[in-house]
Amino acid sequence: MLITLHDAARMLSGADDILILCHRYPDGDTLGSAYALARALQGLGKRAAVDGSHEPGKRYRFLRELITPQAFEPRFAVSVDVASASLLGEPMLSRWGDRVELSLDHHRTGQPFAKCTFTDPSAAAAAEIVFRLLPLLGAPLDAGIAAALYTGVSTDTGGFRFPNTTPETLRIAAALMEAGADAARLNRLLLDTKSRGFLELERRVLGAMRFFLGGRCAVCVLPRETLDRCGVTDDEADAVPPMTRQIEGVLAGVTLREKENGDFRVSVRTQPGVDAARICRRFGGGGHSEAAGCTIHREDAPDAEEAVRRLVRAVENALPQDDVTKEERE
Ligand SMILES: [Mn+2]
Repeated sequence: MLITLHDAARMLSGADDILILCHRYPDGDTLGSAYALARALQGLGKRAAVDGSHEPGKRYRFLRELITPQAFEPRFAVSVDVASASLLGEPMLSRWGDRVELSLDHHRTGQPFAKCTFTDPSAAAAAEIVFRLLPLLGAPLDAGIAAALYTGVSTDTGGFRFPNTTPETLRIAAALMEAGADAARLNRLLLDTKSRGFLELERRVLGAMRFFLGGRCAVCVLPRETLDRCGVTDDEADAVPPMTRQIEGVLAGVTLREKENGDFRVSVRTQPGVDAARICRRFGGGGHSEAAGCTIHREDAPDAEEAVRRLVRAVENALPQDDVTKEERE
């Protein structure tokens, strides 16, 4: 059931022993939103904890210190930034998939799975929604909450550069700075720091990037062996997909990460006019119009080359029609 933000606030106000769930391969938005909400709820005298199927990356560890560890049996599960149950990942999907009371989200695609869902696709980040929720809960915005929410807003907008950034996003960021978020320090930590391992990965990625469809599609394949040898974490490797879109003439950048089980985790980044979510939906995924993801299973594509062929075909179908005919005329 779709509900209003006021309803969501009422549900949380009436609940206690609250477990906040992040999506798998957690990013700055799901983590920042979760820790901000947990800190706010603890500040209201409730017991609250954050959990997820995957460990947060190193750069997000500071968020843990914003809340007090509390042992309790959860009686109310709320997910943040999770568009579909499958995105909870395992083991959280089996444990909580059909018992989530409330979902706070900002994705346009996805399958509502919680008993009640509040979603606002105009929000650049789930953190914007948590920001708007705080006054409805009567929770004061302190410096810790502000830092966590800034983490969500800053990472989901690529440092306020992606087209999801709205005037409201910037107003919220300003309010977070006023409340004590150290924007320069957070931006450096979250967006401007890379490990030596990532530098090594970047070298290989740039050397191996390939172009299709007359340069309009860039493809990066990250084989398991490369990821393991460079020793980069999943959240560090998240910095690769945006690189594919930086090249002049590229309308869609596709990054394939080989998982331990041989499946490929695919990230698609596009220029305006090419719908990334539509490309990923063909493979059972989804996301935003300019950033989306899906998984290509080993059974469907025995090797990376087959997966690349299928993805390039999907990109081709998503290119603007006049663009395709122009190409054909040439
Ligand atoms: Mn998000």
